[in-house]
Amino acid sequence: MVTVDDYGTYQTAWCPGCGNFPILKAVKQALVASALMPHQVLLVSGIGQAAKAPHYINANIFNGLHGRALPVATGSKLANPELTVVVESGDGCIYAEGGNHLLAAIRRNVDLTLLVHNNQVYGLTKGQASPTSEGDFVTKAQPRGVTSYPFNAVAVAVAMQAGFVARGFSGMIDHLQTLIQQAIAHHGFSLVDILQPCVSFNKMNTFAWYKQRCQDLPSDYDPTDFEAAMKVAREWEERIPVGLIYRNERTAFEDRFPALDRGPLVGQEVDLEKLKETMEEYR
Ligand SMILES: Cc1ncc(C[n+]2csc(CCOP(=O)(O)OP(=O)(O)O)c2C)c(N)n1
Ligand code: SF4
Ligand SMILES: [Mg+2]
Repeated sequence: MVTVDDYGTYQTAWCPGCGNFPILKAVKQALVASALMPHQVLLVSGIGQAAKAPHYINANIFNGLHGRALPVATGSKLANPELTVVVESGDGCIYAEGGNHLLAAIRRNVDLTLLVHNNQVYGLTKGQASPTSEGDFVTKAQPRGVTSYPFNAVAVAVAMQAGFVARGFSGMIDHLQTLIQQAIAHHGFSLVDILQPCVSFNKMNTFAWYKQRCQDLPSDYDPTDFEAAMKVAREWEERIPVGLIYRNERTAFEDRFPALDRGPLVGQEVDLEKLKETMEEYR
């Protein structure tokens, strides 16, 4: 039986008190609760503090370019659909540099789980504003505050009728673990936007700030109700609702992609002569 110890314990390069620690714990717990062995899991990330998370988990990992985790994850899942593919990324990496890939991933609906460690700042590069930073957030690079309006990925994903859209908080570990588990179990693309404090560079959206606002959705909330989900996704005042906000069962890309009819690419015989011929054509 798989245990949390199978996913290892490593020295980290995060600041003490960083919100990445509870997220790391919740991810490991969710993988164990999903009865997944490390060799069945691929963790993909880009660049950032959040993107270091896969370094601290004993599973297959691909750490690629900034903002480019989703294309790598998509290719990996299509080559070997038996893998559970989880992307761990920061708000800068996935909503700025990788923004267009996010829209494509939602539309394609490949069976991937995207966990966004959303600290509303560029942590790794020392505190510039990110797409989720709010207007009055003052940084060394934005001394008069942020001039662009914040990007609400949860609302965008709901508007695009994504298969699974959730918001979590690093201060609610068990709740977050359940969300990640549900996201992994969902067959299709799933987004979990996870609010997390950056104790070094975001002095506005602190642990106390999030704790005061984050509230679990009521037990009678219906995530299949699009209009209700749209309203909940846009709530960002005294209350920030956390939980499974929207669910929409739709066919995953893998189930309607003809090239996979013969089974996963990883298991198919390669005709080397034919491959050689094709390569010759491009010489
Ligand atoms: C193509 C490219 N552009 C910019 C950078 C610089 N860069 C590295 S990490 C980062 C932002 C990190 O912010 P986020 O994704 O929110 O992660 P965090 O560190 O906050 O967890 C930036 C701009 C880079 N490495 N590559
Ligand atoms: S800079 Fe912020 S996000 Fe990075 S490790 Fe420190 S607290 Fe965490
Ligand atoms: Mg960030």
